[in-house]
Amino acid sequence: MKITFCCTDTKAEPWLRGLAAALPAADISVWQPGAPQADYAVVWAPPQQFIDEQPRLQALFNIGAGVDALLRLRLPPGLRVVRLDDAGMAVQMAEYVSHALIRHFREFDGYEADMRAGRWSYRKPRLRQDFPVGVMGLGVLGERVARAVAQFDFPVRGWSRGAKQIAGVRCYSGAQGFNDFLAASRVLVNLLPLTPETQDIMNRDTLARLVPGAYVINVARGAHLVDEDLLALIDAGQVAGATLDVFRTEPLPAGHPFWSHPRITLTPHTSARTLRDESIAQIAGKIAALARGEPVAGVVDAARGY
Ligand code: OXD
Repeated sequence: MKITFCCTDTKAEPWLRGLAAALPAADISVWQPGAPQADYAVVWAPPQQFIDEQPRLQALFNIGAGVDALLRLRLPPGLRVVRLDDAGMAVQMAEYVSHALIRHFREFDGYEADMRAGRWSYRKPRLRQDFPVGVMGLGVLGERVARAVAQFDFPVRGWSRGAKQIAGVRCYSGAQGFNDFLAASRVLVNLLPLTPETQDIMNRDTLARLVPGAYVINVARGAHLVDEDLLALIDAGQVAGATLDVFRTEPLPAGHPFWSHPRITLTPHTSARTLRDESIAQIAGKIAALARGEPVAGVVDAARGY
């Protein structure tokens, strides 16, 4: 069995070593133009040329959570795209969102600034029931985030395309449920896949439907958010602020208003990093299962977009 590795911006050597240890019978190499045909590929942001030159591939394993960039390529019909199910990312997402939520709710940024300025002062405690958290997207990551937030006794709402049930989370679904979900949420956490339906989903109209004094946490894709609309709503006082990990253009371009906005906290697309060893174990397990003719979890439905 031949496996090819085509991941821009990723050091190949440790991946090749790990995959070779997990699949000793496989022949594994880094793709270069003109390379021999492979059966399986491990990829992140491969060029179209890679897809065009590898028509015999049976499955593409994406080493990130989101497959939107892969689905924008012209893929042969029947080529399976397989995403990482979790591989250590869900707990990182839960940490990141809990941290951003609690930092905002407990006003820790204000306390930090006060203490730095030599001011010993207290703020009035806020009530958890005034900060219902709405998680958009209830896949592996979204569900873990919703459960983590519920542990801190925040009221939690969830919204997904199809109906879901999660203990401790009031779930809404579909287009009809969306407005009710927004109206019942004050902190909006985005974990949706990026598809033509979800692009620009956080805009002036939808963000204005949140409980006033809303807070936005975007850990999915920059293209879910209309940047100017968020800025306008913050300036109008309708939205209190945001924590953003993902951006329309990454790295965030110099001079973008997010960089210096006092109510926006930024991180460089780091909310849930791909953990190499966990990912290798998962991918190797799935390659072995496919080679035995068994089904695997995480196969993307290209029509649905995730
Ligand atoms: C992603 C990732 O898909 O970082 O965004 O894994």
